[in-house]
Amino acid sequence: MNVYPQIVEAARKGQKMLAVLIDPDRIDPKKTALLAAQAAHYGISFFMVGGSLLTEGEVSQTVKLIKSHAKLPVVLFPGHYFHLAPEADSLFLLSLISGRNPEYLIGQHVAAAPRLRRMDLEVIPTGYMLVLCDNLTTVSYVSQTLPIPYEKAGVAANTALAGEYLGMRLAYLDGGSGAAKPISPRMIRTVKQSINIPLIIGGGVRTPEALHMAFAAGADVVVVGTRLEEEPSLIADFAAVLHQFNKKKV
Ligand code: 1GP
Repeated sequence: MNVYPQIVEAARKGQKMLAVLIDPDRIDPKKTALLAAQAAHYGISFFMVGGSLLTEGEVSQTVKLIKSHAKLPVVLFPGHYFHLAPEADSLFLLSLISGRNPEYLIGQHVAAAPRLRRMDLEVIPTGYMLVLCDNLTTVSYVSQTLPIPYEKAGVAANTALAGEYLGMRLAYLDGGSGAAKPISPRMIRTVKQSINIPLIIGGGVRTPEALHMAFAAGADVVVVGTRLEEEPSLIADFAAVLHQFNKKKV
Protein backbone atom coordinates (compact mmCIF):
# COMPACT_ATOMS: atom_id res chain seq x y z
CA MET A 1 0.00 0.00 0.00
CA ASN A 2 2.08 2.95 -1.24
CA VAL A 3 1.12 6.24 0.38
CA TYR A 4 3.13 8.78 -1.61
CA PRO A 5 1.23 8.35 -4.91
CA GLN A 6 -2.03 8.75 -2.94
CA ILE A 7 -0.80 12.00 -1.35
CA VAL A 8 0.34 13.39 -4.72
CA GLU A 9 -2.89 12.41 -6.46
CA ALA A 10 -5.05 13.88 -3.70
CA ALA A 11 -3.04 17.13 -3.68
CA ARG A 12 -3.32 17.37 -7.49
CA LYS A 13 -7.10 17.09 -7.25
CA GLY A 14 -7.31 19.50 -4.30
CA GLN A 15 -8.52 16.69 -2.04
CA LYS A 16 -7.43 16.87 1.60
CA MET A 17 -5.99 14.08 3.76
CA LEU A 18 -6.14 13.61 7.51
CA ALA A 19 -3.54 11.50 9.32
CA VAL A 20 -3.71 10.30 12.92
CA LEU A 21 -0.39 10.15 14.81
CA ILE A 22 0.11 7.59 17.55
CA ASP A 23 3.09 8.06 19.85
CA PRO A 24 4.15 4.64 21.20
CA ASP A 25 5.47 6.35 24.34
CA ARG A 26 2.02 7.48 25.34
CA ILE A 27 -0.02 4.66 23.92
CA ASP A 28 -3.13 3.45 25.68
CA PRO A 29 -3.83 0.16 23.86
CA LYS A 30 -7.60 0.30 24.42
CA LYS A 31 -7.90 3.86 23.14
CA THR A 32 -5.61 3.14 20.20
CA ALA A 33 -7.63 0.06 19.20
CA LEU A 34 -10.81 2.13 19.36
CA LEU A 35 -9.21 4.96 17.42
CA ALA A 36 -7.99 2.56 14.72
CA ALA A 37 -11.40 0.96 14.29
CA GLN A 38 -13.12 4.35 14.19
CA ALA A 39 -10.52 5.89 11.88
CA ALA A 40 -11.21 3.25 9.25
CA HIS A 41 -14.96 3.74 9.65
CA TYR A 42 -14.72 7.52 9.30
CA GLY A 43 -12.46 7.47 6.25
CA ILE A 44 -9.27 8.81 7.79
CA SER A 45 -6.43 8.75 5.24
CA PHE A 46 -3.60 7.00 7.10
CA PHE A 47 -1.92 6.47 10.47
CA MET A 48 1.49 7.67 11.52
CA VAL A 49 3.52 6.05 14.29
CA GLY A 50 6.42 7.75 16.01
CA GLY A 51 7.71 10.14 18.61
CA SER A 52 10.89 11.84 19.73
CA LEU A 53 11.75 9.70 22.74
CA LEU A 54 10.88 6.06 22.31
CA THR A 55 12.56 2.69 22.37
CA GLU A 56 12.83 -0.12 19.85
CA GLY A 57 10.07 -2.73 19.97
CA GLU A 58 7.23 -0.44 20.90
CA VAL A 59 7.03 0.82 17.33
CA SER A 60 6.40 -2.66 15.90
CA GLN A 61 3.81 -3.43 18.57
CA THR A 62 1.98 -0.19 17.89
CA VAL A 63 1.93 -0.77 14.13
CA LYS A 64 0.62 -4.30 14.67
CA LEU A 65 -2.09 -3.06 17.02
CA ILE A 66 -3.30 -0.49 14.48
CA LYS A 67 -3.14 -3.00 11.63
CA SER A 68 -5.22 -5.49 13.59
CA HIS A 69 -8.06 -2.95 13.83
CA ALA A 70 -7.85 -0.92 10.63
CA LYS A 71 -7.10 -1.58 6.98
CA LEU A 72 -5.29 1.74 6.64
CA PRO A 73 -1.71 2.48 5.67
CA VAL A 74 0.71 3.07 8.54
CA VAL A 75 3.58 5.51 7.96
CA LEU A 76 6.55 5.62 10.31
CA PHE A 77 7.47 9.05 11.66
CA PRO A 78 10.80 8.27 13.29
CA GLY A 79 12.69 10.30 15.86
CA HIS A 80 15.64 7.89 15.77
CA TYR A 81 17.04 5.20 13.47
CA PHE A 82 15.87 2.55 15.95
CA HIS A 83 12.28 3.57 15.27
CA LEU A 84 11.81 1.37 12.24
CA ALA A 85 9.33 -1.48 11.90
CA PRO A 86 8.94 -3.80 8.92
CA GLU A 87 5.21 -4.16 9.69
CA ALA A 88 4.56 -0.57 8.53
CA ASP A 89 3.84 0.41 4.94
CA SER A 90 5.93 3.54 4.57
CA LEU A 91 8.43 5.83 6.22
CA PHE A 92 8.73 9.59 6.22
CA LEU A 93 12.53 9.82 5.98
CA LEU A 94 12.82 13.14 7.78
CA SER A 95 15.57 15.65 7.14
CA LEU A 96 15.28 18.33 9.80
CA ILE A 97 15.94 21.17 7.37
CA SER A 98 14.85 23.93 9.75
CA GLY A 99 17.79 22.98 11.98
CA ARG A 100 21.54 22.91 11.58
CA ASN A 101 22.26 19.71 13.44
CA PRO A 102 24.02 17.30 11.04
CA GLU A 103 22.83 14.35 13.12
CA TYR A 104 19.26 14.96 11.89
CA LEU A 105 20.26 16.04 8.39
CA ILE A 106 22.38 12.96 7.53
CA GLY A 107 23.75 11.16 10.64
CA GLN A 108 20.64 9.20 11.59
CA HIS A 109 19.99 8.44 7.92
CA VAL A 110 23.36 6.74 7.48
CA ALA A 111 22.60 4.53 10.50
CA ALA A 112 19.11 3.78 9.18
CA ALA A 113 20.13 2.99 5.59
CA PRO A 114 21.27 -0.64 6.00
CA ARG A 115 18.22 -1.41 8.16
CA LEU A 116 15.95 0.15 5.55
CA ARG A 117 17.49 -1.97 2.84
CA ARG A 118 16.41 -5.08 4.76
CA MET A 119 12.83 -3.82 5.09
CA ASP A 120 10.26 -3.52 2.36
CA LEU A 121 9.12 -0.01 3.30
CA GLU A 122 8.15 2.77 0.93
CA VAL A 123 10.70 5.48 1.77
CA ILE A 124 9.47 9.07 1.32
CA PRO A 125 12.15 11.79 1.64
CA THR A 126 10.55 14.54 3.69
CA GLY A 127 11.77 18.07 4.39
CA TYR A 128 10.84 18.46 8.04
CA MET A 129 10.57 21.95 9.54
CA LEU A 130 9.92 22.80 13.17
CA VAL A 131 8.12 26.03 14.01
CA LEU A 132 8.16 27.68 17.44
CA CYS A 133 4.51 27.78 18.56
CA ASP A 134 4.97 29.45 21.99
CA ASN A 135 6.31 26.43 23.86
CA LEU A 136 9.54 24.50 23.37
CA THR A 137 8.40 21.00 22.37
CA THR A 138 10.20 17.71 23.01
CA VAL A 139 11.33 17.42 19.42
CA SER A 140 13.12 20.80 19.49
CA TYR A 141 14.84 19.88 22.73
CA VAL A 142 15.81 16.35 21.66
CA SER A 143 17.04 17.47 18.23
CA GLN A 144 18.93 20.42 19.79
CA THR A 145 17.82 22.68 16.96
CA LEU A 146 16.27 26.13 16.79
CA PRO A 147 12.76 26.10 15.38
CA ILE A 148 11.61 28.68 12.78
CA PRO A 149 10.05 31.71 14.56
CA TYR A 150 6.23 31.71 14.44
CA GLU A 151 5.92 34.93 12.42
CA LYS A 152 8.68 34.16 9.91
CA ALA A 153 6.56 32.76 7.08
CA GLY A 154 9.16 33.80 4.50
CA VAL A 155 11.89 31.81 6.24
CA ALA A 156 9.61 28.77 6.30
CA ALA A 157 8.82 29.19 2.59
CA ASN A 158 12.49 29.52 1.60
CA THR A 159 13.38 26.49 3.73
CA ALA A 160 10.61 24.38 2.16
CA LEU A 161 11.66 25.43 -1.35
CA ALA A 162 15.30 24.60 -0.61
CA GLY A 163 14.07 21.18 0.55
CA GLU A 164 12.20 20.70 -2.71
CA TYR A 165 15.31 21.63 -4.73
CA LEU A 166 17.30 19.12 -2.67
CA GLY A 167 14.89 16.39 -3.75
CA MET A 168 12.47 16.16 -0.83
CA ARG A 169 9.13 14.72 -1.95
CA LEU A 170 7.09 16.27 0.87
CA ALA A 171 7.29 19.39 3.04
CA TYR A 172 6.22 18.93 6.68
CA LEU A 173 5.71 22.01 8.86
CA ASP A 174 5.37 20.93 12.47
CA GLY A 175 4.79 22.86 15.66
CA GLY A 176 5.81 19.64 17.46
CA SER A 177 3.56 17.30 19.37
CA GLY A 178 1.65 19.14 22.07
CA ALA A 179 2.34 22.57 20.54
CA ALA A 180 0.51 25.36 22.39
CA LYS A 181 -1.07 26.60 19.17
CA PRO A 182 -1.15 25.43 15.56
CA ILE A 183 1.00 26.84 12.73
CA SER A 184 -0.51 30.12 11.50
CA PRO A 185 -2.69 30.15 8.37
CA ARG A 186 -0.42 32.90 7.00
CA MET A 187 2.64 30.65 7.24
CA ILE A 188 0.75 27.72 5.68
CA ARG A 189 -0.42 29.91 2.77
CA THR A 190 3.02 31.39 2.18
CA VAL A 191 4.75 28.01 2.18
CA LYS A 192 2.09 26.37 0.00
CA GLN A 193 2.42 29.12 -2.62
CA SER A 194 6.19 28.66 -2.74
CA ILE A 195 6.45 24.92 -3.41
CA ASN A 196 5.24 22.27 -5.83
CA ILE A 197 5.46 19.30 -3.47
CA PRO A 198 2.58 18.39 -1.10
CA LEU A 199 2.49 20.15 2.26
CA ILE A 200 1.87 18.41 5.60
CA ILE A 201 0.89 20.41 8.69
CA GLY A 202 0.93 19.18 12.27
CA GLY A 203 1.32 20.12 15.90
CA GLY A 204 -1.29 21.63 18.20
CA VAL A 205 -4.31 20.90 15.98
CA ARG A 206 -6.74 20.26 18.81
CA THR A 207 -10.12 21.27 17.36
CA PRO A 208 -12.10 20.73 14.16
CA GLU A 209 -11.91 24.53 13.68
CA ALA A 210 -8.11 24.42 13.70
CA LEU A 211 -8.21 21.55 11.19
CA HIS A 212 -10.55 23.58 8.99
CA MET A 213 -8.21 26.57 9.15
CA ALA A 214 -5.18 24.51 8.16
CA PHE A 215 -6.97 22.93 5.18
CA ALA A 216 -8.41 26.30 4.09
CA ALA A 217 -4.93 27.88 4.22
CA GLY A 218 -3.55 25.22 1.86
CA ALA A 219 -2.43 22.17 3.87
CA ASP A 220 -2.69 18.99 1.76
CA VAL A 221 -2.35 16.69 4.77
CA VAL A 222 -3.01 17.58 8.42
CA VAL A 223 -1.74 15.41 11.27
CA VAL A 224 -3.63 15.18 14.56
CA GLY A 225 -2.01 13.33 17.44
CA THR A 226 -2.38 14.41 21.06
CA ARG A 227 -6.05 15.44 21.00
CA LEU A 228 -7.24 12.16 19.45
CA GLU A 229 -5.07 10.10 21.77
CA GLU A 230 -6.79 11.90 24.65
CA GLU A 231 -10.31 11.62 23.24
CA PRO A 232 -10.71 9.09 20.39
CA SER A 233 -14.43 9.81 19.96
CA LEU A 234 -13.56 13.25 18.52
CA ILE A 235 -12.53 11.47 15.34
CA ALA A 236 -16.09 11.89 14.05
CA ASP A 237 -15.86 15.70 14.30
CA PHE A 238 -12.42 15.87 12.70
CA ALA A 239 -13.53 13.51 9.91
CA ALA A 240 -16.58 15.69 9.25
CA VAL A 241 -14.24 18.60 8.40
CA LEU A 242 -12.19 16.35 6.09
CA HIS A 243 -15.29 15.21 4.22
CA GLN A 244 -16.68 18.71 4.08
CA PHE A 245 -13.56 19.71 2.14
CA ASN A 246 -13.71 16.61 -0.01
CA LYS A 247 -17.50 16.88 -0.44
CA LYS A 248 -18.25 13.37 0.71
CA LYS A 249 -20.59 12.12 3.37
CA VAL A 250 -19.46 9.49 5.91
C1 1GP B 1 3.55 16.08 15.90
O1 1GP B 1 2.41 16.91 14.04
C2 1GP B 1 2.33 16.00 15.07
O2 1GP B 1 4.68 15.85 15.19
C3 1GP B 1 1.06 16.04 15.89
O3 1GP B 1 1.05 16.98 16.92
O4 1GP B 1 0.28 15.75 18.95
O5 1GP B 1 0.09 18.24 18.84
O6 1GP B 1 -1.39 16.78 17.45
P1 1GP B 1 -0.05 16.92 18.11
